[in-house]
Amino acid sequence: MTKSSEFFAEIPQIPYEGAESSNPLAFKYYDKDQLVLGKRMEDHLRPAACYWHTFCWDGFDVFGEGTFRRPWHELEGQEMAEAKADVAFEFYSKLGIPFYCFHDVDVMAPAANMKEHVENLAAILDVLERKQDETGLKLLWGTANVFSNRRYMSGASTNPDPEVFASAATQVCHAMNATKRLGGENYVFWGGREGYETLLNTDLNREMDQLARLLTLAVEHKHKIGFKGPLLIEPKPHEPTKHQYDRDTATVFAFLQKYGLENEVKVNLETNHATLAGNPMDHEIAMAFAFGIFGSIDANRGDPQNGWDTDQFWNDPLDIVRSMYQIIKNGGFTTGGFNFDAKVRRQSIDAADLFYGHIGGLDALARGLLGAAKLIEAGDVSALVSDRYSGWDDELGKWMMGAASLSDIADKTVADGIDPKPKSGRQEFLENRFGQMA
Ligand code: XUL
Ligand code: CO
Repeated sequence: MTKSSEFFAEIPQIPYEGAESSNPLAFKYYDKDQLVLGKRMEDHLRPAACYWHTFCWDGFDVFGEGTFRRPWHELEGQEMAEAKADVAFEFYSKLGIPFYCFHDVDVMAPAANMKEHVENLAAILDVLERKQDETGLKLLWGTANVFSNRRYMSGASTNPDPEVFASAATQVCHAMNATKRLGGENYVFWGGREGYETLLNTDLNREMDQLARLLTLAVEHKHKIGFKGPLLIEPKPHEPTKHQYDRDTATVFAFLQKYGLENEVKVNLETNHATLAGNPMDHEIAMAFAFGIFGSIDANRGDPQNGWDTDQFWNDPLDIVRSMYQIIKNGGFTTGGFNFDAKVRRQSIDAADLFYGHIGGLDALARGLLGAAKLIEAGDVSALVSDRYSGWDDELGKWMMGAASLSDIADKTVADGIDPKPKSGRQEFLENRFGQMA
């Protein structure tokens, strides 16, 4: 086990106690070994917690300073990085989840330049590797933060200055190597500054070519180092920039196809990003499966009154059961999982609050999984959908999808007096079925 900290001293290992439990530090629905549709709950959900919101963010917002005052935030350099790793691994272990995720800069001592960046990242890898061995924790995905440092203010790969591209490429190269070394199952790209503030100063064609170039270099590097997991783009329409090129799943797929990367790169979908793009999360999931690029999920939600990325814990039962239905119906995760890219509110300053957030988030996913499994077992929803399209399996449907020309269809329609009979779409019936399971 990892060294126990004073910070989490009051927190026990989180047990599963069932829906009737009133213990706030226990799972009510997440019972990792429970079989659902023949598979362990943990293997369906593959839950991960992130480093950045939980251990790096100090609670600052645009109007105010940090509120958390965590003990490790008082430290500096490698000492700070190691203290953070101690509490992080203790947290993940007490929560009892199998995976974690990080950006390069989350885990390492801050660096003043790229040489120091490479050295400081290397210095923490031994520590992370040892902690993974001690706890059995695994890395769901690694990534590079190429959006926070001042040098990236006008983009990383999309920057007008090639020296910035070189810096981003350096970070990506070393973050990929680190992810490989730690046995990471995926590698993520979120293009926070890969977009523009104003078209007036932007050469859009060049920027998209540059973005595709960095991705192509990363694909080549992945094969060169023998990294087996997929590369994932995380779509988000805007914030921090006014417009980001990786807007949503459909936009990302068009981009990947334009540059011949559609067989190499998949998506990491985030709930609040879907909301910002004006898409329901189940739409994003269904589209990703339709294009064959479903990878992983960052689980969170926004606030209905706020138009920005509030990264709250996902707890909307109907939204979750609808999303889970799409995931399970389409075969579930392979290398991906549910990463809690979610943070407690800045007034939630206690150690226990970090646990309440994640326990609630995981219970909500478990409940959604159980609801979706019931709908899949009952089979009435899928039977209704198949029946709706059954004409396409008959003669006329097959002929139009195959041999027929447009004029053949026109001639036959008139000759046979084809006269379609409208049928109910049954939306309320279906919404009631999902509501019943939420
Ligand atoms: C930002 C976001 C990131 C990515 C990783 O909105 O979601 O934390 O998940 O860079
Ligand atoms: Co995210």
